[in-house]
Amino acid sequence: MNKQDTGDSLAVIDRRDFLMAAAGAAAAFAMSGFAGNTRAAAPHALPPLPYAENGLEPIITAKTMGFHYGKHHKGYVDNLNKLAAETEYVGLALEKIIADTAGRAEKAAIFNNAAQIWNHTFYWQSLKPNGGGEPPAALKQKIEASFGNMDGCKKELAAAALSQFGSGWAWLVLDGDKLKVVKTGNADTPLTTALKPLLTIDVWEHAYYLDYQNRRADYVNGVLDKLINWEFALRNLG
Ligand code: MN3
Repeated sequence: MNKQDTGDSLAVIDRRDFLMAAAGAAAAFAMSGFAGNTRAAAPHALPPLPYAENGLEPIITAKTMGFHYGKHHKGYVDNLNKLAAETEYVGLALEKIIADTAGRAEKAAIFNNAAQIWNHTFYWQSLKPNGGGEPPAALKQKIEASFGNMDGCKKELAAAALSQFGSGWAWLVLDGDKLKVVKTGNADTPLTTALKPLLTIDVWEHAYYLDYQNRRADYVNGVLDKLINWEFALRNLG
């Protein structure tokens, strides 16, 4: 449904979980008999979802998850593996590929797919079944210091998600010792900046259109009230 499936924006993943998932997938790949492939590096793998495809219902349906994770996220992985083959990017960690290709027009296709893999893995972890509600005390304190109160934080996240023109992402980030909200277009990600991503909301149409059509606000508010994973944001605070 997006014209430009290869060009999403970037988000933040739990690096440790992500690397563990990637290592597990690589091991499974090796055991399945592909170990003899003469191309040295294991390809990038689609990290497992942290919950079942219907785990976020009714806010995000299994049908949306099937396309978003099973087609779009997987598509970025398949595209990157094709694009990186026979280049200097074979075998490099996703974060290194993103850092090296960011802002370089001639590397846009590799950047877009690599960043979208990372953004989506981060997004799945930014949500959870029975999420929303009160953040853990340590995060709540930080939110209150930065936004006045919880409502102020949620309003800023919603405003960023709703005002992003076209495809992109809304982010809660750490900027020095303050939290703030930023938005990025297409595949762009705070990962390539000094900002530390804490959580993200995907506002590409493929994230909500099957469930909400043009009602992006209903999707965003549902995510903030019922799915957002504040514990994940706290872990990223470090
Ligand atoms: Mn998406």
